Amino acid sequence: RLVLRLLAARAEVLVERAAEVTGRPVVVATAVVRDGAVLAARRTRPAELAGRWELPGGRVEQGEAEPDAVVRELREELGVDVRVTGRLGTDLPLADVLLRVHTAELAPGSPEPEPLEHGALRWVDAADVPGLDWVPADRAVAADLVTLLRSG
Ligand code: 9L3
Ligand code: MG
Repeated sequence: RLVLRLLAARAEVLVERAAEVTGRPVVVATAVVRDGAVLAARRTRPAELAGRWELPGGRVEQGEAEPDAVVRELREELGVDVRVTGRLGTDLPLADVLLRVHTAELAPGSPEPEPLEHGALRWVDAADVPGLDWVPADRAVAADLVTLLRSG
């Protein structure tokens, strides 16, 4: 079992390297889950995405571990402290980046999320996930999101 776990960890590292080798920067998106709902954020830019909802996140910096990028981005965008709990769905190749979705929960004592860089925030439950006007990339993980919310 230990061997399997080590192999799984190794495989994860290789997948992350692969993204670097393909030359595409990784953008992390985050499903922050609480009480059976996920936190959706309304984008204000660029024009073609403005008004549509996303899982918050952003670019991973050079040499930065992805979970650290999740924590940093959510602190910057929402003013919260999160704990990363896992991954959701498969990597999504966008035009010039690779989008990877992580799952997280608010850390105990975290401030409530505030839309510091978004137009609005909303907790969305499983029933409302399919009907939300997601940005195209995030639409691809909607089914996985519903499964995640129903399983918790
Ligand atoms: N993006 C798509 N879905 C998301 C996030 C966080 C980001 N859930 C795309 C939009 C931009 C690029 O990734 O093309 C960089 O994101 P940001 O730095 O504008 O948030
Ligand atoms: Mg962002």
